[in-house]
Amino acid sequence: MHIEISKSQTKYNNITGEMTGKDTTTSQRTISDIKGIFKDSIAAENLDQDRVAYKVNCHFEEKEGKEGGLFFGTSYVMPGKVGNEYFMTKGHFHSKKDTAEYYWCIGGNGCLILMDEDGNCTAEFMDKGSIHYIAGNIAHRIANISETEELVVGACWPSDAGHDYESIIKSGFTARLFEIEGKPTLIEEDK
Ligand code: S6P
Ligand code: ZN
Repeated sequence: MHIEISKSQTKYNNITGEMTGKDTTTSQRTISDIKGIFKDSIAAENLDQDRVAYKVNCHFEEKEGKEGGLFFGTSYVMPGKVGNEYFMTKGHFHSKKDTAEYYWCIGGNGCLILMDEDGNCTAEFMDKGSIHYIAGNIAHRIANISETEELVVGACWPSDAGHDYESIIKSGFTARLFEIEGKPTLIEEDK
């Protein structure tokens, strides 16, 4: 038997959503990494290819694929547009399809873009404090709709969910979020 009081070796900053310490990692995607996801490929080529579009800070205490575990992360999507399309994450289904995820908005303004397996596409506005439940079998990505502020989004998902980026690379989402007449507008993608 082992009995002990210990202190967490990981810290969470309540204001910025950032996690530091044990089992934390940060990765980033530049325009060069994600340019293929945007509609206007010429506008994407014309941006600084090293510009960071988003960062993801995670606490991974379990191994990827561990059944019954959880992962926790904070995504930071920078303000910016490619043509009229807002900076956004690559987006994915989970590889283990029927696994859900929670998102919540820590700061900024954005949209959560959701697509089911039949291609029905919807979006939810995100602002500080909004909570978003993403059911299983739903592809998800976030877009920053602010001109100046980072979009900061917390997430918690099963450690065996995995990421299926391939389906999105192959077929994309069926709708895209553009700024039209100053407003975020979800437009059906040409077939
Ligand atoms: C993981 C969760 C988020 C995203 C992050 C980046 O299941 O949904 O942590 O990984 O927002 O998006 P993406 O599409 O590049 O993984
Ligand atoms: Zn996910």
